[in-house]
Amino acid sequence: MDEPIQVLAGTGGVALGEARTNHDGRKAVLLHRDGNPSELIALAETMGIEILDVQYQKGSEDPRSYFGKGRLQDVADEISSAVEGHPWHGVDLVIIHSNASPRQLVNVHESVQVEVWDRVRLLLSLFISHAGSVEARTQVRIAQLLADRSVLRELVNQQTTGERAGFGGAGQQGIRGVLETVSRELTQLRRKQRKHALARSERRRQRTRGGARTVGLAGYTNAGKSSLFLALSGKQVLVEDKLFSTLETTVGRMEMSPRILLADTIGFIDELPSDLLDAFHATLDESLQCDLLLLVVDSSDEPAEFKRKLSTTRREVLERGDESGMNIKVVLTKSDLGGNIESAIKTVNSMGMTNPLVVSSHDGQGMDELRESIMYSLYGPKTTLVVSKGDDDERSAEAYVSQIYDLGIVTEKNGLELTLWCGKAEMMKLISKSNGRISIK
Ligand SMILES: Nc1nc2c(ncn2[C@@H]2O[C@H](COP(=O)(O)OP(=O)(O)OP(=O)(O)O)[C@@H](O)[C@H]2O)c(=O)[nH]1
Ligand SMILES: [Mg+2]
Repeated sequence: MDEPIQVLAGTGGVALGEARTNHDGRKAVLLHRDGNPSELIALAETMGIEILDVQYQKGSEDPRSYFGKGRLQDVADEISSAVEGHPWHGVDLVIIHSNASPRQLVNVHESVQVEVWDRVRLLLSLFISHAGSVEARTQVRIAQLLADRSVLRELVNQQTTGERAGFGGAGQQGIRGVLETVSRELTQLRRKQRKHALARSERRRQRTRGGARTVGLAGYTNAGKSSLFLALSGKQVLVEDKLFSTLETTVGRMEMSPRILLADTIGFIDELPSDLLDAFHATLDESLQCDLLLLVVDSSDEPAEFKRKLSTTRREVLERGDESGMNIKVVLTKSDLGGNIESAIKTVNSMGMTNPLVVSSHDGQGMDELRESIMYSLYGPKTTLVVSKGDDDERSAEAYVSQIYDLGIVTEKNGLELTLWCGKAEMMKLISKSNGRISIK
């Protein structure tokens, strides 16, 4: 390619070398048609982007350019003439409040002449800036390249059909070259991703080999998953009042029992394109393939928001797993914030799910009940085992007692009588190997 292609709508990494990852301090204008823009504004703010203005146009999207031609031209004029002192001064980004088509992205960019993002590109940029591990970066890069490829294809398409003569000095051949590079990089990244996924499943196999049970956490972004994980495991994870603080799965052991593993993971959000979430499937699976899944929902949200976020979470989880085999429990977090718990419980019930647990990771409210409920879900009711004294020359009773401690979580001990949560199969195995010294009360 002789000349570099100028900034394409969201093709950052493809045409311009490394994409910029820090967007702190940028100023943007949001184009909005339907839905509530507050979540997108919060996403932008999470990245330090200031939305200076929300431009609204009534009616349905223009399939060519999202806004109608005239209105878009007004926005473009305003941006180009925003001298110092103008409220739009410094705007170098236009954000479209929807998952725009490649055609819309390309056309809006052509008109406004600054970088253009839609919801997908905003999420991608956020993910890129939060991706800490090599695996997370690989996953985000795949998603980004897939999004870029769709824009590049649109450019080629527009040139082929004669809608466009050339683009930024690069002809069709130039773009085709970029497309080939993208495809090659995608192949390499996917190979890398498969390796990561394999390593992940091997680690999971090793962890659960000794009969450990896993509890996954799933929920809308910012619901309080990492805080709950920290409260239950004591293991430090990133907790922030930001959307998508967590991008990778962290596994930790529950404080009261090293045999129970907890998995904190990436959150969900509405209308996340499946390409994007699919890039994270290995990460998500680690949390979703579990013996018990806790659906974490923020009880301090307004009832309508609460319902929306719970539906999204439930849908994503069910789409990704085998519903019949899933053991799911809803946990309402942030109970200390005084949300409408009653209405939240009704909403949970109205979706056909049993009564949720109500907890606060901050003041500990409901945490004992949650721990109890986790145990019950994993192990069923508690069992009381009795160790007989035996004759003097036999193995000491204490040796059996210590084996029982290894078996599960002992909650009560009265001499040689122990009450505990434990896996029934493992328990029967221990009893059968005890020469009649251990029995169920
Ligand atoms: N008052 C109160 N705030 C909470 C509670 N749990 C979490 N928070 C706050 O909610 C915000 C988000 O918490 P996180 O634990 O990071 O949420 P998350 O679901 O892991 O979020 P992502 O990883 O970004 O998807 C943070 O500011 C927490 O301090 C709670 O029980 N009470
Ligand atoms: Mg988190």
